[in-house]
Amino acid sequence: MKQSKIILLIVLLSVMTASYAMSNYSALQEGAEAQTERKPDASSPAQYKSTLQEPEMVAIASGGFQMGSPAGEAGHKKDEALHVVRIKPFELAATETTVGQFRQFIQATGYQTDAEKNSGGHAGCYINQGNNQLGWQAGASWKNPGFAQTDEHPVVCVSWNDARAYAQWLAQTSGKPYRLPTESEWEYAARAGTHSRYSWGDTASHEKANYGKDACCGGMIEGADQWPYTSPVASFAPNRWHLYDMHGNTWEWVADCWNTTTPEEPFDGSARLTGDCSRHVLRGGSWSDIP
Ligand SMILES: [Ca+2]
Ligand SMILES: [Ca+2]
Repeated sequence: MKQSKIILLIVLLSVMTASYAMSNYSALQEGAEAQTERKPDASSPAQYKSTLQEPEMVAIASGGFQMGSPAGEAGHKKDEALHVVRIKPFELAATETTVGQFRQFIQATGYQTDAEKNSGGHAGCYINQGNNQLGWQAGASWKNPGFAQTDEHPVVCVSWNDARAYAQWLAQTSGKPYRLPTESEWEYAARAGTHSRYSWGDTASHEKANYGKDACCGGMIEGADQWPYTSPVASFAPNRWHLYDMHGNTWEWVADCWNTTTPEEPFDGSARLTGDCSRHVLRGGSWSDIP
């Protein structure tokens, strides 16, 4: 489990570094993706419904899976003890939330992000300052993260508050129950029925995802990964359940509060709403670290 993200982002040379860095900031400024769930039968009128860019959703079947990681796996932490979780069916966005989707929310509501409000005692966004060094950048926001993005890139400099606000707006506008996924739902979807460290196997690969430097060697750009920062969503093949960029590109926010211990039963796929709820959990790694 990684901390504050999700979506929106940070960069670090390693997953562990990233997770601790993020955990220190309640107003997280990472590239976040608001992955959401909805039920197919909900509908209601909404002002922006006719032009709303709803995410492409993927139906995820119910099932059980072993959450966490083996004690001997690289990067294993004490809150990742293996435990079986039962997941109810839900739908998840196929991609990270894009700049274009997020802009529609801002234009409809006039919402100001935490980065734009300099919330949490920090100015701007916690993001790459160049040379893969992370820090708070005054003036940086989803509109100006410090590197070029198109509407097809995942939105960054989005705090958990911002991600939740987007999901709530999407739900209200569409009449469908969009929300942030729970951490167990996210991990279930990221694993897509596999038991390996990554959904494609146990070895990180720039042929499979946009991430930073490998621990051993190489650079931010290798092979099919031609991006030093974010890549357009779905630039790499999806996992077996047709979900894109679950590893790398941007961290992704989930609904759960931050905890340093493995959860107690029931393992029913719900979010952990106890612990340190001034911080939330980010998953999946980003362009700047190993997924
Ligand atoms: Ca890269
Ligand atoms: Ca991602």
